[in-house]
Amino acid sequence: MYTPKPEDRFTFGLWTVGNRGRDPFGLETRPPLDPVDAVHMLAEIGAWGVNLHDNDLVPIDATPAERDAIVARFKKALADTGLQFVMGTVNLFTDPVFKDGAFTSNVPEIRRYALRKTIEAIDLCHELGGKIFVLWGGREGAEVNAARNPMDAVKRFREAVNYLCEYVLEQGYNIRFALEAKPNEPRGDIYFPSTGAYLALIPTLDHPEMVGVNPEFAHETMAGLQFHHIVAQALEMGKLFHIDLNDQKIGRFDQDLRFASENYKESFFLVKVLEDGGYDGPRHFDAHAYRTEDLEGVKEFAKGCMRSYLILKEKVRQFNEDPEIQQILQEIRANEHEVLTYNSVRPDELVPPGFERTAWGAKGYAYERLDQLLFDLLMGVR
Ligand code: GCO
Ligand code: MN
Ligand code: MN
Repeated sequence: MYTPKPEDRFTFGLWTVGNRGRDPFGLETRPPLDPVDAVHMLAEIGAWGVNLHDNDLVPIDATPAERDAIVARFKKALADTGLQFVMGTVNLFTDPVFKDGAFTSNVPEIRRYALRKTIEAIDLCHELGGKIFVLWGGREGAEVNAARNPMDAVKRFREAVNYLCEYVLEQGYNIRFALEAKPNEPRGDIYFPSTGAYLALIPTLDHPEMVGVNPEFAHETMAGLQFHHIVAQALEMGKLFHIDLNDQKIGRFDQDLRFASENYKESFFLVKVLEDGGYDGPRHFDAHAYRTEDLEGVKEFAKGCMRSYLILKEKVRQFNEDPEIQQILQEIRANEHEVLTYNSVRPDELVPPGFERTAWGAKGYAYERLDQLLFDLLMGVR
């Protein structure tokens, strides 16, 4: 029952299972994981797909011939295992050239180089069969705010996304973009700090239909926001093109913990939004194993992400079928939705005859009972 199947659409980035446990204070605790070995491992544990940054596979200084050989070897691993390639992205943060931003850099040549690098990463994504391209502007931010007008940052970022959309259209690629927000880290502050900022940017683009969002559990939680609310908004707006699942304690550095390892209840509501809301995109785990783990531990971590998702999916089913919970929801009319338009109900018809303002104010909503029932259900005593 909790064994992952291809239709669950679970994916991992090469950088997630390949994470070597380095942190700002300590060295790597794990050896490098060859991308081909990562593909075999992911297929073995039941993942559906794999994602990558350009430089997770092809070193930044590879020659064209080296690049082609590396890509061919990777494609063979995909073909041998049946693992899907799902999402591509670009590393615009590791190389020192991007230390003060890529698309938002003050230096025009660096902005051009960032676009060129991204275009090559888009070509790679297309070549591998990927249809989603994530843009995470890790270095698009500031510590010294005197150095850049933040309005220029917005304009430059918009121009870059417009440019990339034109490229995809001209090539005839079947690729859509998903913008990923983060409040800080590695920059002191990052522009477009939350998914809501990107949802507001998208309608100002030249090709808004090609661009959606890639919200990440850890990033919104770092900012003290409730993740599943923003995911619900993106889904409702038709803009949830991709999602980064992991976990995080509030107010900390980006922890990228195993999915559902910290916030059981919020993870439940997230899975509920995705499953009840009909999200049919990939479930990508952008997380990594604790620094204490060896390769066996990395496997446990990856299996755990998928298993926890499936357990919570089963809890969602139980919640939706629980007679007592559903009875309360019916009594509070939680699932009723009347489409109210100005023409269908005129202002003087809004309040129906017999509406009891004081009675509604005095009525108990049974939310204590409802929330306790959810706790019992999640803890397995129901
Ligand atoms: C992070 C980000 C990245 C991005 C990835 C995709 O905080 O490191 O979440 O993992 O998701 O770079 O572009
Ligand atoms: Mn991410
Ligand atoms: Mn992250």
